[in-house]
Amino acid sequence: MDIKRLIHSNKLKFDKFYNKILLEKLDNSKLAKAMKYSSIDGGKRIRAFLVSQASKIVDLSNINAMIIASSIESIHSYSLIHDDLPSMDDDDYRRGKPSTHKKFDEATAILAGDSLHDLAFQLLSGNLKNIEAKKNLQLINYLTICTGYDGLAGGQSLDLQYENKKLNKNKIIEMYEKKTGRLFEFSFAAPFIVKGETNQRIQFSKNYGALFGIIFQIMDDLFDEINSFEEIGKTPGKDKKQGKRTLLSIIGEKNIINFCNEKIFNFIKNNKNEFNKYPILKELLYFNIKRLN
Ligand code: GRG
Repeated sequence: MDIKRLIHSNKLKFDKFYNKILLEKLDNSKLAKAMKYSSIDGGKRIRAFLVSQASKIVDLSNINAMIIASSIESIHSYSLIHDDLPSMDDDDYRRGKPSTHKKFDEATAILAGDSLHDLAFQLLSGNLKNIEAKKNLQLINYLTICTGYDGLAGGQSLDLQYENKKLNKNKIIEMYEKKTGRLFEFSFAAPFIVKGETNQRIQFSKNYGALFGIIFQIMDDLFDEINSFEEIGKTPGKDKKQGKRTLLSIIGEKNIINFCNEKIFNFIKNNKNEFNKYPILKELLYFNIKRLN
């Protein structure tokens, strides 16, 4: 199966849907322009792809899958805008073009990030079809957990605190689980929650998404070190310069690949039923190690 092609074709469908929402909802104010600049056609849309794969498994409608993915990609763009700010990871480039605070200004970038965050909750709270209010609330509550102090924001805080510190592997993995893993966890689990799957299956979907996210971050760190600006769309080699603590910096390239392979192997072994039924899930996990950016 050509996973790269599947991801790209999903990105084209998703971008069409998401761009329409943004263009309909946003005017031509400075803030709206900054929001569109940072999110329209943005990035690989891997999180949207995870939503689509989970939605296929549980037979969630295309419209609900697209709304969930739009909400997640809004949060993701928000996190990237804030991540690039001088007070955070301080990068002048993102997705191959000047980062939002460089293209506009810092205040506008902060507000564009905030507004994309709010847009995510606006989308998720008023647009899902055929969903009970209680379940919708449960979903929104779960997204707040994945983005807040126990998720993205908490992970980002650890990432900043850990710069130049001596740390063990577990601390780094905990930081990855929050900073990157939780939004992937939400991406894969949200369709299972909306469709009212069993607690056991919902737990599987959360674990799958979280594992995918941790591996995604481990590889992202490697690409920062070995890939070019053209490949990653932002300044390469910054982690080392900024004293970022990554799994790569602690155990080296060969060991991070072994670490990922071992994690995948054990997870598949413990969840044979799901993997036997949906072979693409295995391929996706291994694709994550082999992808180039
Ligand atoms: C509370 C939402 C929120 C954010 C504030 C700034 C911040 C706290 C969190 C940042 C977390 C962060 C930047 C994690 C990195 C995750 C990551 C691997 C980003 C790159 O994702 P890709 O490769 O990017 O999917 P594209 O551009 O393809 O979408």
